[in-house]
Amino acid sequence: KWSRGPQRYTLENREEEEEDLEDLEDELQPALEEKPHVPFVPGQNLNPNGAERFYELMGGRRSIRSFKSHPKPDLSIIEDCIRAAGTAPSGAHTEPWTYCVIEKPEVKQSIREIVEQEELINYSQRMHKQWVTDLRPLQTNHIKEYLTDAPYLILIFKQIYGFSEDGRRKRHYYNEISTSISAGILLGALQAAGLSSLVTTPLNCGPALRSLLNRPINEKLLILLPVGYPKDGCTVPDLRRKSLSEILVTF
Ligand code: IYR
Repeated sequence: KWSRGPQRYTLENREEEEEDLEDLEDELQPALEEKPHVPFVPGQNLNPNGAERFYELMGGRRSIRSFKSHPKPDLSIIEDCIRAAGTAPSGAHTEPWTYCVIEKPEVKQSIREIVEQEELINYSQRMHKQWVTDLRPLQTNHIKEYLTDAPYLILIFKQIYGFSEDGRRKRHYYNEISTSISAGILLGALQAAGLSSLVTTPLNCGPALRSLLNRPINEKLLILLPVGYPKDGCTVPDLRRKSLSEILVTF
């Protein structure tokens, strides 16, 4: 039998993921091809102010909830950002992510209908009063115009397991953390490209959205990300970020 990896005890939805992995074959096979290692060539663009400039870039990122449909950024920009996201590290280099980019208005409309139907239940009955109260400063409700206004919706799926070349299932260690890191790099790349986005995690919509897009059952929706330019007059909550001293402890 497979030895039990750390994933067994750390992921929130481990039971669900266990079931999906139960019928893995017994024969051991490394996730990554066993080949001689090659020399590491460090990046050539290193500069001492790089991180400061990166902070300035990322400090300007805000989640926005109102997008304009035009102009529509070139798909090649979105592709470049997703290519950057694909450089993320992943457990045993399994690269357990799938990025679905939606441009077609009719698909965006179907996504909006699925999400609004669930969000209406979330806001009106499913969720605790404290949830509704905590969200009040964000001025959100179940109506999601951004899902049809934004020129692109990127649906980020984590692959809870994968397949080797011979079609056998393979374990995707830390698939959620790996995909989340990749999504973070995507946010950075979008920011560098001058695009805005909104990280959303539509509650209870994963299976319906997965079916809509005909994605296989090893893929679970992690993030639904509308991407584009802010509508004229777009506003954001007046929030401040924690200072370095609030987030950093040195030893
Ligand atoms: N997903 C819901 C509610 C929501 C939840 C959190 I936590 C937020 O930071 C923002 C919204 C919605 O999109 O309305």
